Amino acid sequence: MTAKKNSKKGVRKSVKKVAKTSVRKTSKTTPIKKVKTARPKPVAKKNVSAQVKTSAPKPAKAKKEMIPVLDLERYEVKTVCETGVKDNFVGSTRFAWIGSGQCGGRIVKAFYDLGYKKAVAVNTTYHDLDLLGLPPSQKFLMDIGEKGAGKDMGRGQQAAAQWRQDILHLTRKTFGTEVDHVMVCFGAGGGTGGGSAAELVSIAKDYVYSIGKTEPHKHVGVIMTLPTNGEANSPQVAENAYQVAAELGKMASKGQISPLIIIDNEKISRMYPGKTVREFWPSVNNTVAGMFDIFNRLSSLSSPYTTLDPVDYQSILKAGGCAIMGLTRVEKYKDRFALSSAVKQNLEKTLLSNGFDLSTAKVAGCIVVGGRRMMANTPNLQDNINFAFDVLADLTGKATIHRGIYEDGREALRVYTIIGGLDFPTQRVEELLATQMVTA
Ligand SMILES: Nc1nc2c(ncn2[C@@H]2O[C@H](COP(=O)(O)OP(=O)(O)OP(=O)(O)O)[C@@H](O)[C@H]2O)c(=O)[nH]1
Ligand SMILES: [Mg+2]
Repeated sequence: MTAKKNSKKGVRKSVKKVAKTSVRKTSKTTPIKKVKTARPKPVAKKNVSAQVKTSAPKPAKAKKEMIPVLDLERYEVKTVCETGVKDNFVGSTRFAWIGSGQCGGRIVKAFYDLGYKKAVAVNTTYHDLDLLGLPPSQKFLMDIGEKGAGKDMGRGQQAAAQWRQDILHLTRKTFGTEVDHVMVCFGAGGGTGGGSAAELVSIAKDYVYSIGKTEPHKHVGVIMTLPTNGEANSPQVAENAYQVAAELGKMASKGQISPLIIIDNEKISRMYPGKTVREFWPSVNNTVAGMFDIFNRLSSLSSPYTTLDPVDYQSILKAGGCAIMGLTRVEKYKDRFALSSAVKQNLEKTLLSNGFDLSTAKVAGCIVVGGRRMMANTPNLQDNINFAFDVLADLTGKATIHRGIYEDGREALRVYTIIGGLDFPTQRVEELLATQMVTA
């Protein structure tokens, strides 16, 4: 019999028979057995009722050295460490993903394809799940007896509430314990994603708490898309989107989630004209995932110049409120004003929503990546880059700016910006309702 079994047996016995035998049994295996007084004296019969006869003798007056040694003492509490599904990306932060509805599923799939393998997709219809290229064990049907939520957010909410424990179990199994941040992804406007979003955030918080994060609200964020104006012509889509965006906006402002990243499909559809139907969503989702990944990746690398380190990056992720990201390639990097105006445009060219007030930012990261030869040979480039950082500091109302300067093999200068702790863009979300009224 193994030591473990022995110990278990010992524990069982001592639990069952603690009253009668714990002192006697343990005394067999420990030095204390030699202390004669270890065996409790029988209680005088005249004071004992029938019921008391079978209960424990009072150990209260036992001397210190007589405290029995239980097998349990030999156990050591080991930190539970489960790997879950193995990731395959380079980055400073270990993300896990929960996607709900068709949009959420496709976004997490884009991250999965970049190597973020800790991704699960949930839906109320197996049709969407079947089309999603994730392993079957990472897809979950929230079966509510209907094929989908049909844009009814009540059904999406009900589905997640009904399957809460199973989803929590799936996250634990898939993600393991080695995770820093969970992102819940969905499209505002539909029934499944929008309806289940708040419940899934709560499940994600339970999950991160279960792996030892004492401040779950700092480890659970959301990626939410807003519908195009065309989609928002439908009153139900507009109303759904408004409702769920307002709800998550409140959660972000109160610091109950961090960060809230808003992808504005209307803005993107204008930036990507001429795409075929088949190309459209994958190219949007891959761009979003790629940009998100860049910051995680760069913050894990060291630089001979200035490093934006994992702590800097995570301070942006944990700043509460909304976050936006942008990327610009700068052609005229020798001109300091061209570089700084690129930083400004960068924020406009962001795939994300308009309507953010940059002066409400709490913390930002700006990373400049240039080619090796350019970094070695361009006079004043350091000054130009510093000037661009200063411009960003001004634009963001003196938010803390974490800076990074990196080099690679591409002879092009690129500026990546991430801004966190922003106020919710209330006006943009109210426009959704206005769109519907104007076109009705
Ligand atoms: N960025 C992006 N947005 C998407 C994608 N698919 C859908 N959306 C957006 O998400 C919104 C919600 O659509 P779905 O995700 O299909 O809705 P659902 O959550 O499945 O809800 P029901 O179908 O009503 O159960 C749409 O109005 C689109 O604006 C996608 O792949 N990428
Ligand atoms: Mg759907």
